[in-house]
Amino acid sequence: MSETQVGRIIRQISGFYDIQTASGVYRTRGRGKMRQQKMTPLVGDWAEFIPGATPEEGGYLQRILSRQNALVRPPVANIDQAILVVAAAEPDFSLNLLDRFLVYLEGKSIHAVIYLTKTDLVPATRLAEIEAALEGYAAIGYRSFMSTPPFAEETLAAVRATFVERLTIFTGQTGAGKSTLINHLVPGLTLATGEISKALNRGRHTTRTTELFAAAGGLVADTPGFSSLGLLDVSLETLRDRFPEFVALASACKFRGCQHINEPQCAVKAALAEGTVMTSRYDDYVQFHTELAGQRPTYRK
Ligand SMILES: Nc1nc2c(ncn2[C@@H]2O[C@H](COP(=O)(O)OP(=O)(O)O)[C@@H](O)[C@H]2O)c(=O)[nH]1
Ligand SMILES: [Mg+2]
Ligand SMILES: [Zn+2]
Repeated sequence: MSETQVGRIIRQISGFYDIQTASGVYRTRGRGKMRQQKMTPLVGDWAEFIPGATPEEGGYLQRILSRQNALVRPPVANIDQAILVVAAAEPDFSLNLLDRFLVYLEGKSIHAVIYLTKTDLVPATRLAEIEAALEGYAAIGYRSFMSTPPFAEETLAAVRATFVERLTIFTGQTGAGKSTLINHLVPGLTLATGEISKALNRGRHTTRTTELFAAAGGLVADTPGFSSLGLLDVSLETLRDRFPEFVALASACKFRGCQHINEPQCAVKAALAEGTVMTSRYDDYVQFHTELAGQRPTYRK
């Protein structure tokens, strides 16, 4: 039997895990020994496996190496970056939904960048409004990309430059244009989009898997997206830490545990009054806070 090798799981198909190494892709199957690890292998995982003599002979998956992070939706591990795809219209542009996604990603320590799609579907005045809002996000640290007309080569090149040596996931609402964007970013790729993807996915949600594609020196993953994002997956106590601009100000609040809501001499509320914290961000924070406070506490082991 050959020596153990380490590679990255790029695909999962009915019990098999395709592992990418410098010498090729090995189709491996899980071993009893691996199941003792009580970790479900995910796409993006680094794994130890016993290879066959050639990639065609496959091999046996032995062990999953420790993870930097992992998401349940989508099921991907070791994510370096998320491209949050938001549409200018169809579905409606929503700052509230944008903030929900950002809170979710912050909670997993995944750096987010924003890509605005469907710039051709709104009048110039509306687009200018959206652009102004996105400039506010850039000031917080969330870079954004967009172009008119959509998919200008210069913008696509700038996005590709962020892929190098990273695992990038594309996330956002269903219909926002994730698959269409990836097809533009990765020459040769033809992911199903729009009505076609709807038809393909009907009735087979359980078998749908995530796959990693090589792109501009890195890996990218398309995801089915969310129709709504109820989950913030964050505790009431740590919600404020998911707003980077609040974190930057918190040491100037009078109270150490300041939640930036009812406390006096709060630096976040002062910045809000001055206009350096976005009103929409603060309002969403208060809304999420209220939402989380109304939920029954969940006790995690
Ligand atoms: N007009 C316009 N339509 C777009 C744009 N991007 C995507 N679409 C359309 O939006 C629909 C949903 O796109 P899709 O990529 O499947 O969205 P996903 O669910 O996020 O993967 C498809 O019909 C696309 O052709 C765009 O920039 N402009
Ligand atoms: Mg899609
Ligand atoms: Zn405060």
